[in-house]
Amino acid sequence: MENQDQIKDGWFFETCPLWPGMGFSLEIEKILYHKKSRFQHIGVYQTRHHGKMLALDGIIQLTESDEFAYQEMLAHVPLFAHPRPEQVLVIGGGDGGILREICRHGSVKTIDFCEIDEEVIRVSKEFLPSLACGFDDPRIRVHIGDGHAFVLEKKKEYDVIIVDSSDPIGPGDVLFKKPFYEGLKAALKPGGIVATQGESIFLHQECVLRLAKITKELFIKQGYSCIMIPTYPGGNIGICLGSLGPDLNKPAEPVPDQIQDQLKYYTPEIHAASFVLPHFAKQMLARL
Ligand code: SPD
Repeated sequence: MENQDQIKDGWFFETCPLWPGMGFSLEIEKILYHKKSRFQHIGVYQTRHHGKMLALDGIIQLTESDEFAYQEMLAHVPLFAHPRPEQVLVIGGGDGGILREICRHGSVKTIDFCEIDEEVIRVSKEFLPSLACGFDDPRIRVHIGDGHAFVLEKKKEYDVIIVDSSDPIGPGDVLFKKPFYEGLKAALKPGGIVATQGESIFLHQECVLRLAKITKELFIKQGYSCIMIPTYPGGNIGICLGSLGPDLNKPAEPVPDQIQDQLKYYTPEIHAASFVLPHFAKQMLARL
């Protein structure tokens, strides 16, 4: 999808067949980058009120004003639920925000990072340094390639795997299917945890149900954690989690002050509360 048409009279318009009949707009001051890579259209915009914004194929991936909510939760919920995460794998998230959050954990020794589109990394390093600073840590090993293929090569290597995908349309689609989750499970060490971008409980119920069913079949424990974030569709997004041992809905150990002091969204209370779902969602997932 070419997104030139989505900019009109100084406004960026996001629409997508995955949330039909609905649109979201941000006022923009300047197009900073606007080009197609081998895989997708990449756009970086200076918005008037929400800092810089990254869009892939016309879909908002982040704004500087609220990205912390998503990156902190997708990283810290699985990492704090695990008693001692040392080896971590991240699939997708070429902006570097998830890496930035993982690097706050002193127990983590290595971070394998696999991203299909090298251009997203390059553009983020140029325009989004507050996220791409995540790449500066020496524990990170960057692999450019297909995340699914990368996972299939790995057996019992990781304590935590985080999948920071775009939506199930375009290059991210394969990351929402059962064979990928089977690969994730095989790549985890005993007691490992997987956390994947889990879409909105309001807008993508078929997708949330499918991921919940897959994780229920494959993992010992399974959960869905909900995040408030104004610039994602419907103002919310979820994390789909599977565990080969640890409880998912609370930190395994007290959260160190030295990490808590750096965060803006995550707290142990938010961690637990994010698994408490509205009645319709609880009923929907209980029927599985
Ligand atoms: N509907 C947009 C979902 C985007 C999820 N990935 C964002 C990447 C930020 N690191």
